[in-house]
Amino acid sequence: MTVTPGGPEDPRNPEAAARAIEVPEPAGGWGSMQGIAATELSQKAGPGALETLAHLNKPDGTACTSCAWVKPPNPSAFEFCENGAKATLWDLTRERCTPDFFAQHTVTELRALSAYDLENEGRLTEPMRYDAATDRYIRTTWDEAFAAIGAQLRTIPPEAITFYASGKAALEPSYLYAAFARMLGHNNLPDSSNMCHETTSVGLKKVIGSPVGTCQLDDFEHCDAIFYLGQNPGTNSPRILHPLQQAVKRGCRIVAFNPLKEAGLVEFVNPQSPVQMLTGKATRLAHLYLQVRPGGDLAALMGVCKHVFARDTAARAAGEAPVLDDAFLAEHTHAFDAFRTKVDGTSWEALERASGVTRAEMEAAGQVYVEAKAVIGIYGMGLTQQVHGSEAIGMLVNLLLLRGNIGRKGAGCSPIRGHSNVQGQRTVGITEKVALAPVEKYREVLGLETPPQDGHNTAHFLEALLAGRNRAYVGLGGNLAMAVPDHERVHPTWRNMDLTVHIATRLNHTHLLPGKQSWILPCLVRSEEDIQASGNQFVSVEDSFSHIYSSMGRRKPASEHLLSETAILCELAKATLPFNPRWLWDEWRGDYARIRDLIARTYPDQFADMDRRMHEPGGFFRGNDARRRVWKTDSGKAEFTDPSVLNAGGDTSPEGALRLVTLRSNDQFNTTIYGHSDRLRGLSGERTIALISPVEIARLGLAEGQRITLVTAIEPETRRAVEGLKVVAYDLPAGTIAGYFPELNPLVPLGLREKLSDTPASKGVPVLVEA
Ligand SMILES: Nc1nc2c(c(=O)[nH]1)N[C@H]1C(S)=C(S)[C@@H](COP(=O)(O)OP(=O)(O)OC[C@H]3O[C@@H](n4cnc5c(=O)[nH]c(N)nc54)[C@H](O)[C@@H]3O)O[C@H]1N2
Ligand SMILES: Nc1nc2c(c(=O)[nH]1)N[C@H]1C(S)=C(S)[C@@H](COP(=O)(O)OP(=O)(O)OC[C@H]3O[C@@H](n4cnc5c(=O)[nH]c(N)nc54)[C@H](O)[C@@H]3O)O[C@H]1N2
Ligand SMILES: [Mo]
Repeated sequence: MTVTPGGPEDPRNPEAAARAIEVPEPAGGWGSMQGIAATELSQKAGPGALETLAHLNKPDGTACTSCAWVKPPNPSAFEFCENGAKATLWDLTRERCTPDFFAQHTVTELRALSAYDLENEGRLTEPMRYDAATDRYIRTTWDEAFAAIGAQLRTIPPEAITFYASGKAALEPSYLYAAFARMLGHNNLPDSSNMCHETTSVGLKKVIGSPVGTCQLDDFEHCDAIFYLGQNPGTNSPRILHPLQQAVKRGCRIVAFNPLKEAGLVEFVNPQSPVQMLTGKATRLAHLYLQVRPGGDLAALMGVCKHVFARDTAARAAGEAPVLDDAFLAEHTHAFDAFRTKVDGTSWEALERASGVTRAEMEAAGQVYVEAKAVIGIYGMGLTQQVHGSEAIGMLVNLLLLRGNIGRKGAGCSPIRGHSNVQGQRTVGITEKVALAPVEKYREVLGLETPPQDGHNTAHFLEALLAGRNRAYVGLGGNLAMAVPDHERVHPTWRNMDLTVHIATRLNHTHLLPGKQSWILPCLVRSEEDIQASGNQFVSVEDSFSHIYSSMGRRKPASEHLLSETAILCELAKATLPFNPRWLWDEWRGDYARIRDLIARTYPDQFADMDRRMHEPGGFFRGNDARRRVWKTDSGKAEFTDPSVLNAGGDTSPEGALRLVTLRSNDQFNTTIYGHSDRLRGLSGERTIALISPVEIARLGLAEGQRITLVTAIEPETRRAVEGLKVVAYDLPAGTIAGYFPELNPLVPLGLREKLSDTPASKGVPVLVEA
């Protein structure tokens, strides 16, 4: 499309912008409230579950297990969203997956069921042991399980043992899990973060010295613009829509970057607002929507910077106030000149080609930036799951730095984390990197010597697995075998392990790839009471804004046989490790305040007095150096990044290949599939689909509804294909194809990963279509 500045297609023209953001259905609104009451999920959970919903995310209530968005100090009457409700009702189902169910089916038979069918069996109720002779999981006792697992773990070399964590378990079990691994002698502590925001942990840290976001909730009350990249709030963190809506009402302008027109970003009906509910009147959210190609953010943001430089040059020439914050750049940043030279030397044509958006769009976005006093940059998987994701984050930071938009009111960089405690798990020691482990404090507090070798992240775990070097796997939640890339290569080798142990709430396909010995250890969910020697226990979690707050479950457990994650880990550690008078597993299990005391002593700067402070409304803030403009980077300043590529997916792609983006629907939580609708995208019915733009459908000679095969276009020595995908016409940029995670994971090569962090590049897989 050619855009005449100011003309009907110029995105600066409000009518053009409005036309550009028509979508099927607003996020929130009647759909979600009605949804909750009438759903099958709600029926299956029973009336008591609705009471749990009313306590979600309230001070001393239950922290929602869905996403990591903040729990505000002054919560609304219903401080949860459609998907938080789904996650909670899913946990509280009355369906039970009992030993009888396992007796009726071999593991081979169960493997043929869908993810939906497996989890739909309901909550796991008793510990189960795999019996290879009958290919069945059979009932066992906790005592037998702990003794056998402990005995086997002692015989396996520590470097061949991996402890995975999925991001939900609270700080108390997470702290013990990380310590347990090290007591055993390894740092093999991959985390779901390795497939998610590891790009942030490494890439953001590199440029601003902080591995987590710098914003706080009240910044949303003071920003004038929000650059919103590659995150789908309507589906994945709906509660963020409230502050976004408030911001827009104040006049804040949102500039969205996304290959898909995501309903949540376009408009929003506040389910808490009776007037909006009655009138169905939505707030338009995005002021501009840049439909970049996958990986195109890097170039688009560079174009935004180019416009900022142009405006600055013009302002200075006219004797007006400069646009750049010269004082901030001089005092707080490093390598600005190299970056500016790169931008000046990059043509608009090159930026248009790499980004998939027009110069006019980039300039319009740049103008929003220039006119805003305070800007927040928000991002999610669209940036992190790219081969050069760190550079894309670096480019967002470049833009923010130009006008000092980090470390002051209303401004900052705000990655939106996934699992409800994924950030916290990293904070309390779940990391494969020795440099990030509290080595000195472990020695002082636990008498623990941290093993000196770095351990496996998720990618390295898979490589060790493929090479036959990893012999035992313990999973603290999650469904790792399905969440990872390259299923066809990984799954057969998974079964070669000597030991697989799953601490889980529901049955999933990872459990159905048993090692020679395999155990399923069923645990409580966060909304259930956790009675130990000192009574019902609080746990604590950390949100995307680095606030730590308490959570307590109040529902009766799904089965009398369930143990908490903390109890399971204490018993397992006791059964595995030699006796040590400083390792007080029984005391820790009996009173989680004792574990918080360990956390506070291990991380005194951030967690002092946590047992009291976690009860403060909104939790306590553990601080953020970059927010105070203390830059813990190599240069001691905020770093400008001079990008090595213009598209974060890499500049080259095989001839004729399309870029595949793997997505979440509104009706799933990662590999947990609640149903087959994707309401906010106007899709429903099935998940084996390929979204392709009408232009591309025509170019490829396809027809809507036709079944196609997608084949990975790189690393051709291994054929990676997914068959039977239904072609669905969808508004996407040229050269882009989209479909669902985890169904399309067999197409993602293990080798295709982010350069600095090893995060799989799940949003930019070169694929070819076979009709
Ligand atoms: N209901 C629900 N909530 C969840 C989850 C869930 O599965 N279901 N998962 C949780 C977890 S673990 C996580 S990490 C978060 C994930 O939340 P998000 O970060 O929102 O992750 P995705 O849904 O994978 O996709 C992100 C968005 O990136 C866009 N995108 C893809 N490629 C690009 C690109 O190159 N550039 C740009 N700008 N955008 C791109 C996609 O169109 C999509 O809108 O959500 C958490 N919350
Ligand atoms: N292609 C592609 N692949 C991706 C992604 C993508 O966007 N595209 N996203 C990646 C991302 S961001 C992530 S975070 C990973 C997710 O990877 P994981 O975190 O490993 O996967 P989940 O689907 O969240 O795990 C679901 C399982 O966790 C268990 N579970 C649920 N609740 C609890 C609990 O409270 N305690 C315990 N112990 N167990 C529980 C249940 O058994 C359930 O079946 O996937 C990654 N993979
Ligand atoms: Mo995630």
